[in-house]
Parts: sequence; C-alpha cells; structure tokens
Amino acid sequence: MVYQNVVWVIALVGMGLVTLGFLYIISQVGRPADADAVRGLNRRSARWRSALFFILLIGFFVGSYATLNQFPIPEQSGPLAAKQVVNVIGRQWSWQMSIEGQPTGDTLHLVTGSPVEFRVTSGDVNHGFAIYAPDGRIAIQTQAMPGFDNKILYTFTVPGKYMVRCLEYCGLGHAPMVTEFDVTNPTGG
Ligand SMILES: [Cu+2]
Repeated sequence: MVYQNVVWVIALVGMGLVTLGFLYIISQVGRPADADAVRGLNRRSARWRSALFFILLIGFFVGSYATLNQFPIPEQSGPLAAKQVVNVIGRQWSWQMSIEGQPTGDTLHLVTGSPVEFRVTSGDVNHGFAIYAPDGRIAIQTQAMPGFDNKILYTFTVPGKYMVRCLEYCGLGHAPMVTEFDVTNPTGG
C-alpha cells in the first residue's frame, strides 16, 4: 500500500463531499423558508456538527498515532546499534558518503534486510539529504546541517540503484547535487 495514494484518495473524497455540499446549497437558493422546517434543520445540523467534531477528534488521534508511531527519525543521542553506518557530509555541491570504518572514496555498497544508520551533516550550509528508491519515490530524508549529526535509520528491502538528491536550495549547483549507490541482497543478488 502506498500511503501517498491513500492520502490522495481521502483528499479527493473530502473535496467531493465539500463540492456536493455547495451544489446542494445552490440547488436550494430561492426556495421559500418554512420557520418550523428551519428550526428542525438547525437542531439537526447542530447534532451533525457535534457528531462530526467527535469523529474528526477520534480520527485526529488515531491518524496521528498510526502515522507518527512509525516515524523514521530515531533517538538522536547514543548509539543506534545498526550493523551498517554511513557518514554523510553535504557540501556545495556534492555528497560525500562513506561507510564507518572504511576509507572515504570507497564505493558505497549497502545490503538489504539490516538497518542502516545514516549520520548526516554539512560542511557549509544547510542541505536536504534525500534518498530516492529505484521506483523514484523518496525512501527517507533529513536535514544536513553544519555542526549537527542528524541520524536516520532505514532498512532497505528492495535491491537496486538509489539516488541521493538535495532537497534544500543551497546555491547555483543545487540541482546537480546528486549521487547514487547500490543496494544488494546480502547473498550478493
Ligand atoms: Cu541543495
């Protein structure tokens, strides 16, 4: 299930309901008002408003819990005990990515199935570090800020070529500030 598509459908249904409400009101324009009917309508609409308020309130808490429970930003202090740790430095206008304990410049190669900790910082100005999955969707993203190590934990499930792009405008070379790396299955597949 792709959350973006679900949210898109919910938004469309919501917009459709609002449109239907407007169409109903337009269709009632010019009809003479009946005092008793108006009183009854007011009572009914007050009950509807209360019911809708509680439905929205419950929806807010359930939706917040369901979506933020899996929030991908981990504890920022202390070690995360991930098997793979990648140090990321954003600079105008390139990404330097190296596996902890390996020399900088080695080809970055990650495997599926075990968590990867990305420690993201910047050598100059703020950048936006985003990893795009092979299907073109953003897998994870966080800010790259000078003086801070922003940690993000991600377990790759799909092998393939992943792209890194900058999501925060950082100067003339922002758009081509791109790099890529491969993710394979642990068996090498
Ligand atoms: Cu940028």
